[in-house]
Amino acid sequence: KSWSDDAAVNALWTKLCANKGSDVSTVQQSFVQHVQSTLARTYFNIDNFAGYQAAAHSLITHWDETQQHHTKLDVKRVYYLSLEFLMGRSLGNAVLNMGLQGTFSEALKQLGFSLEDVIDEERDAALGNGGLGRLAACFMDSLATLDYPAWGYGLRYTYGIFQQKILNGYQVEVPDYWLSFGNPWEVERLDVSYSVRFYGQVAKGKDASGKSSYSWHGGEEVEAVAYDVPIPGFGTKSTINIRLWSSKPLRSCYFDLHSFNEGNYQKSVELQQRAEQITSVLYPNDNTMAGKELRLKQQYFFVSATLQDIIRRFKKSKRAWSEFPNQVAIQLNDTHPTLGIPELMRILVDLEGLEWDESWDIVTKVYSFTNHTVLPEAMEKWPVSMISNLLPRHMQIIYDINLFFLQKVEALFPGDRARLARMSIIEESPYQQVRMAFLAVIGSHTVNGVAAIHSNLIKSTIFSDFVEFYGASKFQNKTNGITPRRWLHQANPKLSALISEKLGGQGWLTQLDKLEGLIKFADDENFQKAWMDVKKQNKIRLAELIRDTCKVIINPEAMYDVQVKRIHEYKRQFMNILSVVHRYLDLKRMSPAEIKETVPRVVIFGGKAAPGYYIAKMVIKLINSVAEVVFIPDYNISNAEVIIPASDISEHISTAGTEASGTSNMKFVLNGGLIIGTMDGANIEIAEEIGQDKMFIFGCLAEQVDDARHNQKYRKTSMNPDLEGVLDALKAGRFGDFENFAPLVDTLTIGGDYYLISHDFASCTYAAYRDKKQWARNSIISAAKMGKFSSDRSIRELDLPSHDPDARQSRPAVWPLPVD
Ligand code: F55
Repeated sequence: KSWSDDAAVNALWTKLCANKGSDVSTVQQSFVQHVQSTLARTYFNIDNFAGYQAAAHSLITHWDETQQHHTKLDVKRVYYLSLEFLMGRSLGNAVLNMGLQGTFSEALKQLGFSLEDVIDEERDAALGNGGLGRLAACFMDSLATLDYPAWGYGLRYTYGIFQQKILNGYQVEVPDYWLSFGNPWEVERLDVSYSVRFYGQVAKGKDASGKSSYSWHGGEEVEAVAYDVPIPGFGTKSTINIRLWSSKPLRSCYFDLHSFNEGNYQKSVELQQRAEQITSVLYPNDNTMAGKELRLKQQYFFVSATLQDIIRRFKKSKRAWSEFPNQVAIQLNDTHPTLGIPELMRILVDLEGLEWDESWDIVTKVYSFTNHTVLPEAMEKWPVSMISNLLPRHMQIIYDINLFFLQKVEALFPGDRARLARMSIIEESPYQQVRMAFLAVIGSHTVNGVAAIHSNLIKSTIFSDFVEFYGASKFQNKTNGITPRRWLHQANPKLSALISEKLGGQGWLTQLDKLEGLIKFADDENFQKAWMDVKKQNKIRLAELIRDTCKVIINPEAMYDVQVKRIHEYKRQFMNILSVVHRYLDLKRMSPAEIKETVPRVVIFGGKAAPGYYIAKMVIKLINSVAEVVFIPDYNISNAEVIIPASDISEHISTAGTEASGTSNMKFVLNGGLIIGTMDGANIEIAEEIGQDKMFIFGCLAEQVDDARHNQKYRKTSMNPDLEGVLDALKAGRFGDFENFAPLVDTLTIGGDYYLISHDFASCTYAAYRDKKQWARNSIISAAKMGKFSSDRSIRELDLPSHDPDARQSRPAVWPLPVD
């Protein structure tokens, strides 16, 4: 029965739904109700974890108003497609974004809980590897905060990024079964599910008009079931949604009855396991491609379910297909969802009966593509044989897209066969492979890089032929950003409070440029003291975490020098640890008087290596073999929120031209840390904003890398003597058996030192910390000039369809659920 049919029913619903107070007692009522009915517990039997669950449930009681609002407005939606969302914890963030911090902490306190303890019970949602996945999470926060009619789409992996343990100095991976105690932030939508096909055959036929038609059938089918995760904006009523797909067997074949009846129980559940395997685990590689068929299955499963959902929503408005690009914009987060391009072609041509050209016009108006890397080993290429087997119709469509594209190239550059080979979606040797980045470029209206240097590099290297063909305007820069709500307000509450006090309000949290208002206090000694005092307290908070996790006591008076990020050769943690050894050897040679003059320094590392990345794992072992440094195991979003606000200085030292942007660099500076960095990624733009004099910049420039590599490779330059001294110490066994590190050291010698560690070693080691006043001043001015690096700015620049600003009504106390 439709609720609006009956006035009495209508009135009762209105009355009951209106009960959305945000006062302490309403929160408590909702909390207790969830303890009793959702958790079925009594107050004699409720621990902090149950307190966390009840608090989360009280926050997501009803939240459909944002979606109803967008439906009513009939707006164009933006869809952010990402195989990764590295969200971290939600409770603290939700309470802050909804402006309920005071209410919740008081409500819980009166009930005998502390909000901090309850927040601490939550496990990270770690459905991502690193920067790319975290960027997706920051973008969702900004999209919600800026009232975009946006949806995130992703996969609900049963196992997120592995947990890292350190045993005897080595990384050991432990599965991250994050759903083991349930997830109060997701709403299972059994009513939203689609079937997805793999393998099978393509039949060619003729339609009524005699035109060739193709149909894909057979093979195996699985079901995609939706799970919705609410994303509340900061200081707005808007709550958007990330829809994560989980794979299940088709309802009709949950269970192979025939095998069961024959007594083969094992076989009867095989189908189910095969289906569930698809979304079982996140591939743990960052910046390298795995190449496994299951990963390709994940990608197609993802885009198939997502497009079916987008199209179902579009069809509700009964518009013509030509209107699709006016209603739908799809942003591809890297090449991982690129199969969405041939899949939309298949739907339009094979299922909807549109002409090829009309379909292609729609597709290229809908998609845009973000590139995150130029590293060759990270470029996705799939064997033609694998795609032909798994997705036979898509392979035909990709060939057709390629043919029509290359015909246009041929028309513009007649007879230039080398160019055709270079630009083809199909790489011919050593065996046929599909170059996903080319497919993404050809099927999108816009391509963007993630920092100025990177966006220029993709134009002059991997996509240079495409710039010549399409013109430069298709290739744009959208420098990455970070959300200041999580990375300052939530992670560093003391600094946030100090800033708000000085600026007279929290306006800076949505207009980060306002931080510039701090500059006039940069020389004020009292403010400097308050600023450095917050840093000190954050250093003590980190010292406690390190005491608890590493059983190491560190001195908060020392300079904290931090490098936390995925372990990768191009990020050069190896160079950093070699420079630590160098300083250690120096100390050993110094007189007591000289030692007194040096600044005590605690060097802190954190980061995961891809499980199959042999050299990266060896770097971890080396770090752990050098005493006097700390390796924090299992670097993740939640400990990043403690580590970043506590750093005095942090390392962003990739070989120039390799780190597309980096985003932790932004987080550190925003929290008053200074940075040591190469002229790479967003470091360059940070230097532009805050001034080169406030950063410790060193190393080879991107345009010098080719020459430096050449000279290195042909031994025209000899190894840096300090570095040689360090390697001698390693070889002498001063940090354990040299055999443990021999292949790693070989990368510098017989390996040709591809990442130019020797070249950059001389200048990478020292940073002054003596003049405390100067340091405080630089720290304040740097943070104050970080306005550009808010993800709100990135989102605005992305030029996505936005909607009316009237939506910024004050938020109801509870989130509305998206019925859609
Ligand atoms: C994950 C899977 C594959 Cl197959 C390839 C790459 C990745 C991945 O995690 N990439 C990644 O994190 N890239 C980073 O993206 C950040 C956001 O744009 C950049 O800041 C960073 O420079 C880049 O390395």
